[in-house]
Amino acid sequence: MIERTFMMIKPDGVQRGKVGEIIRRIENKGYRIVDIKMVRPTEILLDAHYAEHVGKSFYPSLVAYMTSGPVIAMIGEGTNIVAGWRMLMGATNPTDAAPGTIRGDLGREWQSDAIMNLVHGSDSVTTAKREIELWFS
Ligand code: RTP
Ligand code: MG
Repeated sequence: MIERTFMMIKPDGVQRGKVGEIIRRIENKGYRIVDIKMVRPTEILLDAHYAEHVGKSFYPSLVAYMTSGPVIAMIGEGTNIVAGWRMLMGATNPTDAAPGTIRGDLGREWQSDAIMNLVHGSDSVTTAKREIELWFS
């Protein structure tokens, strides 16, 4: 099934100079980048993007992390890309992420209540539609 998903390189990925390495992995997998832009996320955008996390104990730290610098927002396309991109990303916490994944290979220790983990990917086809509309409308 050819799908689309929303992919993001988070502020730590941009600040640490990992944009090229992350895009190389996306392209090597055979996924197509159909749109891409650099964005400085606002708190309003993040409240919508992270609606399921608003009010959680780590949420203020997550907003501080995500507003600390620009991000790279992308629409990706490919066969089973929603699940496949999450496999490329690895587990949420880089400490637990397998070698060979972006978070497992490039993640490092951090000092924040929010887990700093370089990348984001939609967790379902439905979420992907919502996130693409939110970031690219
Ligand atoms: P994402 O949505 O960013 O692709 O990552 P995910 O599904 O693996 O993680 P999710 O549970 O949706 O959480 C969103 C982001 O919030 C930060 N986080 N911190 N301190 C914590 O326990 C915690 N839990 C989540 C991470 O930056 C995570 O990617
Ligand atoms: Mg998530």
